[in-house]
Amino acid sequence: MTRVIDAVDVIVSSPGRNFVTLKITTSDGLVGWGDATLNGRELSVASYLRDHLAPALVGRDADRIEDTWNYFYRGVYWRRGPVAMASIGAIDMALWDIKGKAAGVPVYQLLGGAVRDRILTYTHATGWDVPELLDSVAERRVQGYRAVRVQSGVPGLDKVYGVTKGAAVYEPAGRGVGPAEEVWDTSAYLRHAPVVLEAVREAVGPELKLLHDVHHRLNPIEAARLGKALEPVDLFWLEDVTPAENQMLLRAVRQHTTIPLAIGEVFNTVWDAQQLITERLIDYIRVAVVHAGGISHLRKIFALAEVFQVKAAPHGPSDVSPINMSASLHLGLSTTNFAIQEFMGYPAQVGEVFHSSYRYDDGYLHPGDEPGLGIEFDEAAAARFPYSPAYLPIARDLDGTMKDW
Ligand code: GCO
Ligand code: MG
Repeated sequence: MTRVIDAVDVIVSSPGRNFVTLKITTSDGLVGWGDATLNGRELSVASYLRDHLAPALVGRDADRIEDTWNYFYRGVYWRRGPVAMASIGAIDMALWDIKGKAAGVPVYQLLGGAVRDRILTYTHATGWDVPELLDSVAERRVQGYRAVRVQSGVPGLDKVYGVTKGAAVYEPAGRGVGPAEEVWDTSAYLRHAPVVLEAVREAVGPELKLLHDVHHRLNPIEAARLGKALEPVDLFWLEDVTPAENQMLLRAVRQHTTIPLAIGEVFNTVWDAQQLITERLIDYIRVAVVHAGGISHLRKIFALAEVFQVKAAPHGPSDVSPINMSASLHLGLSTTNFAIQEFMGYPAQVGEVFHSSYRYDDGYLHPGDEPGLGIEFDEAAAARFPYSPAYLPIARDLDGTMKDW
């Protein structure tokens, strides 16, 4: 019997932050869920799905996941880019969810079964200054984390990526219409970051894995300098040292430092990542399930990476929903070269809308053993949290010139 796609619904909700959720219903009554969230551009993905892909999806065979992927990728002249790929990513996730539910097995079983018992995870520690940051790291250790990303303020700057002043939880997107502005000072950052990271390593000892995100702010020679300066800190990785466009320039960074590099959270396809992987200009590929075309396409990216001894370490901020997180964990359990999963955590209201079966224990995550992805989305609860616009900030240099945020 062919399992036909009967209905496609797109739900934009805001339980603490905005999410776009795709619901696919089949002729035999199965429901699959996909995450289509693109931070600050939510409605464009919702429209792409609702207005352009959904009409062509209704009536298709729900079991033909790979064919459907190609139908919306190769079958579309204007392809690639975050909006199109997040839409395909959501469809792909929802179809894997349906296939798992139809078979009565968790998706990781369909991907080849578990290659590990649990997935190492890292979370974020933030502090405006070193004492605050050390408190935050200590709190994460009490929660059991074995790997922590550390970000701090920079003297002379008011706002810095990854940190808030005071006790507020960091959330990059700010409510309101249009982006907030930040001022950035590369010299101050380059002077300050090594001092902070050395102080953290000194305080925590050798074992805790420490990570740091530069968030696309440096040019290659600045990145090389920072990498060299941080070698004694023994970072697990240094992330997004340069903007991702000029990939061959990463060769210069590699010539100067052996610091492990992680890149790729803004990539949408294997073709965005192929030079970095095949020239081995990175150690970790950071693509998110939703933003790079779903489980089917991430498997291909990770397979290419495996050949070149590059490890998978998907993006897991608060702006990918628990559906994406779950899909990432099913991949994590079944992918040999999967290294670590970022887990930033969610606002409390997220739990009212997304019921997830993945679990955290002692620094590790597991997707759980529910059929499919193991996430149920409560539409009635979601209706209580209507969308309201939110945008990522922008950054300017001290003289007012636009900078990569
Ligand atoms: C990370 C990321 C995020 C991004 C955010 C943008 O490594 O977790 O850099 O914090 O800034 O996902 O929407
Ligand atoms: Mg990042």
